[in-house]
Parts: sequence; C-alpha cells; structure tokens
Amino acid sequence: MRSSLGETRSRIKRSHALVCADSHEIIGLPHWPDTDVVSYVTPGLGAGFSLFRIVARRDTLVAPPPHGGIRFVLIRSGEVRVTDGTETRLLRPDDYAYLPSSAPFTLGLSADAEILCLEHAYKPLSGCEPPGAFFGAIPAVDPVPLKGNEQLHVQKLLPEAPGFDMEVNVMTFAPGGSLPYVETHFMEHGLVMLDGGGIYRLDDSWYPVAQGDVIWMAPFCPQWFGALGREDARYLIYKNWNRDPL
Ligand code: UGY
Ligand code: MN
Repeated sequence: MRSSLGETRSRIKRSHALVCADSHEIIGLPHWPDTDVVSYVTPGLGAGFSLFRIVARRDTLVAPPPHGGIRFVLIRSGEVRVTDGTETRLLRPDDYAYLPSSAPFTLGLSADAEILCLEHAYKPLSGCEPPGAFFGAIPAVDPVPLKGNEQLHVQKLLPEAPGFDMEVNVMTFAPGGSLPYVETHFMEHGLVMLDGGGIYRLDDSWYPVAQGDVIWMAPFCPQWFGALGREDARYLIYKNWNRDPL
C-alpha cells in the first residue's frame, strides 16, 4: 500500500537496502520493450549485480543483455519462450534459466508474464570451462533440513560446480525457524521474499519483512532472519560464489 504522507518501509543504507512495494518506481527500458521494469538492486547502490522485476504489457521479444554477462530468470507468472535459435524451452511459473552471454538467448514473454531477473558480469576461473545454459524448476522442499536445523530447508537451484560463479537458492523457514547465527561474509546477497515473513536483522537494524520485499546485503553486512507467523517463510537468495574475493 502506498502512502501519500511521505512514509515508506524502504531503507537504503551503505551496507544494505530494503526495497518495498510502497516505493517502487515503474519504468520502461529500450532493451526490455513493452514491459514494466522495477529495478530493486543495481550497481548504483554499491552492488556487484542487478536484480529487477519485469512485467510484460503484451507479447514481447527481449534480446540478450546488451552489456553481456549472466542472465538468470525465474518465472513468476505467464510463459517465457527461451531460445538461442538451436535450443528452445518453454518456461512456466517456478521454472528458471541460467543464460550465459556466450549464446544469444532471447526471451519471448507472453502478455501476462512476470519474471524476476538477475544479471552480473561473469568471473572466469582459470582452467575451468564457463558453464553453458542451465534450466530447471524450483524443486519440492528436500525433507532433509540444513545441518540438522529442523526448521530450515535449502534448495539449490544451480549445480555445485566450480564453473558457476554464483549461487541461487530458495530458503524455507518453518514458523519460529531462524538462521542459526548472525552471518558476516565477503559474499553479497540479493534476496526476494517469496512467501510469509519475519524479522530481518541487517547490520544493527531489525526490519519486519513480508512477501514481495527485496533486500540487498553488501559484503560483510551482519545478517540474521527469524520467521514469524503461521505459514512458512520462503526467500530466493543470490550470492557471488566459488571465487576468491581478490
Ligand atoms: O547462503 C547464505 O549466506 C545465507 N545463509 N544467508 C542468508 O540467508 N542471509
Ligand atoms: Mn548469507
């Protein structure tokens, strides 16, 4: 709900940002024709990646990123036809694609399509072939909890191979579940609350968060989450991964 009284839940700090629907700026971009774009996280904040939402206004065709790099898309609604002219996939809600810049993948969005999109510059690893395109669907929650924490499950969306310089995971917390400790690490995060809510500690601030909220965590931002309410809290989380920080 937007307020005309100068209020917003969004907070932009040096070490983190919380971006909420009440302050979204909906724009158009020439390389995303016939779509509404909401940029949640960009390098302008200090981030090493870009995270945004795309909503198609009509059937539309989107070219590969003009700036190269990896494009990761998660379908939230509608259909998206992904093709490089050789390989074609039709993606539906909860399907996702990791698209390298080495192949010219276009996105054909249906008029009702909504996608989450994350882009970053790929960091090569010497002696390691960069991965090709990878497609999947958010899997059912693994019955085995994370490190014996009964209330926390993690689903990894990308292969655990050194060629991948990023991780995208879905983390599911049962009500009352939490991260086991306050994390500080050199990797940064982009996070989208998919369901439920709770309290996010970011640096020395504590924020109530709910479905639709987006968070950027800079390297070393102290972070902790505790789930509240009666339903599971679920978030999608990106981090730069598998590479030396230097
Ligand atoms: O993978 C992570 O670093 C994750 N546990 N961080 C987080 O949920 N804030
Ligand atoms: Mn973390």
